[in-house]
Amino acid sequence: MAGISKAAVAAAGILILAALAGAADPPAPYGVLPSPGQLAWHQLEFYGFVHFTINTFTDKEWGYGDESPALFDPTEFSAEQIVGAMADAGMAGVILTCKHHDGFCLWPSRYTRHSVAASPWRNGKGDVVRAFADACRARGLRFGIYLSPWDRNHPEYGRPAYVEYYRNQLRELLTQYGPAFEVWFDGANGGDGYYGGARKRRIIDPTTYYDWPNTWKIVRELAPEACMFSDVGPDIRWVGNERGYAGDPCWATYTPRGRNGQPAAPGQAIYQEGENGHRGGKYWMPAEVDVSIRPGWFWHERENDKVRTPGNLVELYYQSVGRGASLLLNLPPDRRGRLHENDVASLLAMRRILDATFGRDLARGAKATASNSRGGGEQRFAPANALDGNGATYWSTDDSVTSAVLELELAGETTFNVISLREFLPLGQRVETWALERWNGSAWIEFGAGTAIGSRRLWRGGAQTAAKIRLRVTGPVCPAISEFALYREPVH
Ligand code: FUL
Ligand code: CA
Repeated sequence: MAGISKAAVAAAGILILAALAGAADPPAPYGVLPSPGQLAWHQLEFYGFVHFTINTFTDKEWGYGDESPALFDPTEFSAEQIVGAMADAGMAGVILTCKHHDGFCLWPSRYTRHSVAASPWRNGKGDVVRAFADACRARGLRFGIYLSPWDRNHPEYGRPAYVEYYRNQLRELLTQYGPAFEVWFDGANGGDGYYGGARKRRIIDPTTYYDWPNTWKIVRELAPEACMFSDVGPDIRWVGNERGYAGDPCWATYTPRGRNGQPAAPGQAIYQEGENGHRGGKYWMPAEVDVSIRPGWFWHERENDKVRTPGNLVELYYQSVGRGASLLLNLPPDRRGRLHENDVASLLAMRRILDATFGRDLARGAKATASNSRGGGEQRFAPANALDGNGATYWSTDDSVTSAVLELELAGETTFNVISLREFLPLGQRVETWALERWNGSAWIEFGAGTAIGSRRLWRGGAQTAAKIRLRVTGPVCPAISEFALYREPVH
């Protein structure tokens, strides 16, 4: 036994025992991994954005900051109607613009008079943030906050006193309105504005002015459950466009880069790289796709007939959720303080299409076999785990097998045009490439292929009919596939 340590002997003994007992270990995690908060966020997939403020009444997208609070006066405000439509549409949460760039606060902030408290709405006793937080709780939706770092109303904007003000408001929102699932930090920062009457152009250094590490710390302390969004995360990254799509592929891993050799910061990032992310990026920082159901983020009468169609919304869903990103769909309330009928109609029609598609998994009950199954077919890693509708179970292979095939024998000839794939994320993003094939009676015919799976990958194409289909995956390490599902989208 000379030269072999006691520890090595003990380790070998454990391996032999494990082999005898037939208990293989789960695969070692690969690369950077999601935090528990990010894992919970990945499950939301689809949630709503609400842009509502003085702009709704002035017909603007960016208020200058000199607007009178007297302008804010919705006639039939109903957070229940707005949140209700979003809940009916299957959204998992709502993010509200508590303060947009013009600085008007939708809650009675104790740090400014420029808020709903100075408006005629409900005699200055109203609180839009409270109403949304309550309506979300009532419908079982998460509530999130958007608090614009840029404030074109505040006299101290550009100086240290404003950053203190901004942080105070962040604390106010995070302590008075219940848990937040997401805090949204906009990258639009600095420029001309009212600034308490100065009417000036104030340029800030986005890499230093907000001292982001310490501002983010406030959120971590007061809302540890929240994921923070910005051009550079730290938890969720901007996808880099507002047109409703993630790149293909869209890796969950990312290394934000600053422009012109500067450090990366919100408003100071090569945000275009957010579309695809980076394979092997330094951080787990999945993408969020923010897009409006109308051309503008705020409601404008002239855009009532420019609401996206249900078919277009479904497309956005495939291009965002279907590429492992989330879909943050904006629905702007009108001057009544309600969602316009056209927006609601489109949104609910989109839901009906998604329900009709995803209501029945045609792979459920299929017989699953694989070219390799970890631990010699141990149930814990068996192919059937990809068909059970349970995100916590997965099919995996032995460590040495990094190219593998998962085959489904369906109940009979089955027609489908959508396939959903998911990786088991606690073990990281593992799969590099994938391909889908159907058996035509004598040969395997490829009908879809791509790079990256991650949280979710939806393939959608022309109708395929087969009794047997298979998934081929390849990566630097063995795969861990938690879902292989099959759907048929109705004609719409
Ligand atoms: C942008 C803002 O400037 C828009 O007004 C809007 O809030 C959008 C979601 O983010 O950066
Ligand atoms: Ca599963």
